[in-house]
Amino acid sequence: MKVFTSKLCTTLHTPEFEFHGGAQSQHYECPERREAILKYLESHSDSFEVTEHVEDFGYEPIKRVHKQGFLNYLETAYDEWILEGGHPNGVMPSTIPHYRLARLGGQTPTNSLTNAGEYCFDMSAVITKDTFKAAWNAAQVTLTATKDLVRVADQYEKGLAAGTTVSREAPPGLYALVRPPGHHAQSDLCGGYCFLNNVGIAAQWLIDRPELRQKDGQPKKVAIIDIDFHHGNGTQELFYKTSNPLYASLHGRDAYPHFTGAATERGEGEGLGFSINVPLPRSTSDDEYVEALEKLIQEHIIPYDADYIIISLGVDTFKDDPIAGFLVTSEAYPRIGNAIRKIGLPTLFVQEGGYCVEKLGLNVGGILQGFLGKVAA
Ligand code: Q9C
Ligand code: ZN
Repeated sequence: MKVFTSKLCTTLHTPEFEFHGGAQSQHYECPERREAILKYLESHSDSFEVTEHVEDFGYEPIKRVHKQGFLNYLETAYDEWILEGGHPNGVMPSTIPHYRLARLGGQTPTNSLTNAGEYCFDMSAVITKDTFKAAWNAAQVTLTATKDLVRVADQYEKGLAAGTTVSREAPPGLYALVRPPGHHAQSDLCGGYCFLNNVGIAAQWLIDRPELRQKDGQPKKVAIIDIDFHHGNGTQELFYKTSNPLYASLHGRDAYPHFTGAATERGEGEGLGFSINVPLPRSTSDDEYVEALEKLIQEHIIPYDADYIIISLGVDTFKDDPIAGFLVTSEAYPRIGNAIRKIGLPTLFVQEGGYCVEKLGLNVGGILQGFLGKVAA
């Protein structure tokens, strides 16, 4: 499996701290996460081929899902913050305009602190000096992988048509090892360690490609499966009113981001039925998780008849995750990968969460190996 990544995913975005339960803590979305995953992949070179080749797709694909004012904010926030005397750790909102705050004078943001309230929904997406560059880089790495997905999918189709070389049982897969993650980032809101929605940008890019139009002129169909422990409020918001891509998420019930991801959120208008939310209790075991995923695949993913699958790959479902987690053990991850393999479609895995650095390589690697059919399921 080809792995797309960049050293910049380690170096550019390194906030010192965040807050948990009101207390200052280490920043769990740390650069060591990428190093741990990379170490696993490099020690399994029979399965993985890592490339640092990154193409620049420019601003256009990012602007397809994010608003200009928000992008300007991400790009300039840190410098303004420092000029205005903010802490060098990075930009964090303090007053967020709650929907019941009586803004009777209609005041709008005027400086970096009020902008942070406008464009950030919590205190975990700390903007440092190079955070915009880091998020930009993560998006470009993801797009580079997405472009390659088109190529391998094409080969796969040709192979299937020719009848011999490939089979539906071994679909092609690619992995974008990026940080910062993306699935909490909405069109004009950062939060939950996320700034630009890598998966959303990739999905929209696939849908936008004119050369990928089918014979009937319709765009290719993309199904996003979000297996991060947390609900991907960002990805859901981007696509809530459209039938393409489909967004489906398994996530912890009554967990961060707390106010989104109810089973009753099903999409709106043309998008009705194309957002699927499956909240699960924290007590969810390996068997229960794999069963829920297989049910989701049978009931929603297979009938959708997508051309491409994009996985928001979080392993913060792990039982020993320091900030999240079901009762899921490392044994489950190859089974999860295998369930995704059985969909039989070209698949792009994009890294989201997972904070137990010690087991991160094993757990992410388990999913990818399971997808490759290399680990007994
Ligand atoms: N007590 C991802 O896994 N934690 N994001 C806030 C408040 C933020 C998780 C803590 C967790 C974000 C991509
Ligand atoms: Zn998460």
